[in-house]
Amino acid sequence: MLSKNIEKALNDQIKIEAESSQIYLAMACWAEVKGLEGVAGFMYDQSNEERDHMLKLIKFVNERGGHAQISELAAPNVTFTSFKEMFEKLFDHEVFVSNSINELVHISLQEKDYATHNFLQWYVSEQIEEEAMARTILDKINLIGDDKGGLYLFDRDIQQISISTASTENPQ
Ligand code: OFO
Repeated sequence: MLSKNIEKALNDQIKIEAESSQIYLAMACWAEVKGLEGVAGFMYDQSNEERDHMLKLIKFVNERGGHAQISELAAPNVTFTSFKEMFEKLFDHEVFVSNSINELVHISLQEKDYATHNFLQWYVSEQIEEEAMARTILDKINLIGDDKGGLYLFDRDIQQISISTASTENPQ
């Protein structure tokens, strides 16, 4: 059984995962209208993953005697000045989510809720991977700079990052 405090903290995280999905969906749309199909596909996949993270939390809350709350979401940013800026925002957002997960882990320990603590370990590992992936992408973008040919290759190659991430993902 979840304490009210943990239930509230998990519900806050449900909202964050839902907002993450919307943020990445907006990035996918922006990339798509700019003609970068690879980047758009990658961001659509990221958006789907965040929705899976939200659903996994929802199931956990409901199965543990709580009630998952579906709430109003903040509107995401829909335009960016460059791809670099877009991926910097993605990286910053992942760091924000990691901090939020860490805080949840902290609360679960304070409350001696070891079931929730155990459940959250999947999110801890996921955030390590996602931060690392965002950092790798930013490194590549910094290497490309303003080179249009580099951007073309990056757009083609990012689909490989999407495919390999999808094949190692197991959000269930
Ligand atoms: Fe929900 O995985 Fe990152 O943000």
